[in-house]
Amino acid sequence: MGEQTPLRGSQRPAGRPARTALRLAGLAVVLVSVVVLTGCSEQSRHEWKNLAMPDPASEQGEHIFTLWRWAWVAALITGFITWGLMFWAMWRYHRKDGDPEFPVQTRYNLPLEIFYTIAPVVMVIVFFVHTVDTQNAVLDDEGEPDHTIYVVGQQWQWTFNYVDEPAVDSPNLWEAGTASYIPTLVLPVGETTEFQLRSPDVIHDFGVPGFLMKMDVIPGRHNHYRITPTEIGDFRGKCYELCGVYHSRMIFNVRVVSPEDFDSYLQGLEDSGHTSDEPLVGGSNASTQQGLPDEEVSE
Ligand SMILES: [Cu+2]
Repeated sequence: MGEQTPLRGSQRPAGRPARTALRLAGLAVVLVSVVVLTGCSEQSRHEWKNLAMPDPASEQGEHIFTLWRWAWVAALITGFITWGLMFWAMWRYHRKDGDPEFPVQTRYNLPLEIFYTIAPVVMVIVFFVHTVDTQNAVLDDEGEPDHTIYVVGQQWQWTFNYVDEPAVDSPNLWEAGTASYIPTLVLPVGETTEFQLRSPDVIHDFGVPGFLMKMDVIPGRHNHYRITPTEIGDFRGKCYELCGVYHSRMIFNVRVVSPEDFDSYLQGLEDSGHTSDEPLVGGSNASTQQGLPDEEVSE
């Protein structure tokens, strides 16, 4: 028998197995879509729509959410192109009766190799630029905030020190959680609150999922960020850093209220004796740096 000339792709008839495989794949896609789109609760449909991110309830969170959504769009476009090329190649060049055992092997294709080296680099650059933009927007601390709260994360709860409030005379109002009491952080809607983060013991991480924002609370370091809540409501906050055996107890409630209700909350703290002349409440050495010269504390 003479050597067989391999058929070129365009000359090949699409075989029956290929058509069957395509129909099966189509059926699977339809079935999965039906299950996903009809079998879910309102909540899970919302999670799909938000790509598993909660609705942002803060101005800073809007930036994070935009980055998150467009990162998914970019990843899905890349995914569909890649999956499309893979399935197209599988269907177009699968082995037919009479084909040689091995198809023509292509070893080098310089334009293709240059393309798939450059394309990921371009993608990483685009992601990087948008990430830095978002980070700058979220960590913007230009100007004075409307309020400042010193948040002390101690093993294993939080203390919120409301300081420099013009509405009250007291130097320091506080609300403290314990391992068996979940504290509530109260914030005014539409006003910017700066959280100054302090830890007297180990690294914690202060965040509220609804605000799409969190940051490490590191002993000996003055981390801070600002949040401007955009809607009145109740949220949950937590420690995001495994900080010890009762880490899971470091949860807290967040109540976003009108500025008037915020003022009366502070008045209530004062009336109930939650005042202190100490710089910070929360653990015996909550200000962390007691005994340390200032220059050993990094901003
Ligand atoms: Cu913690």
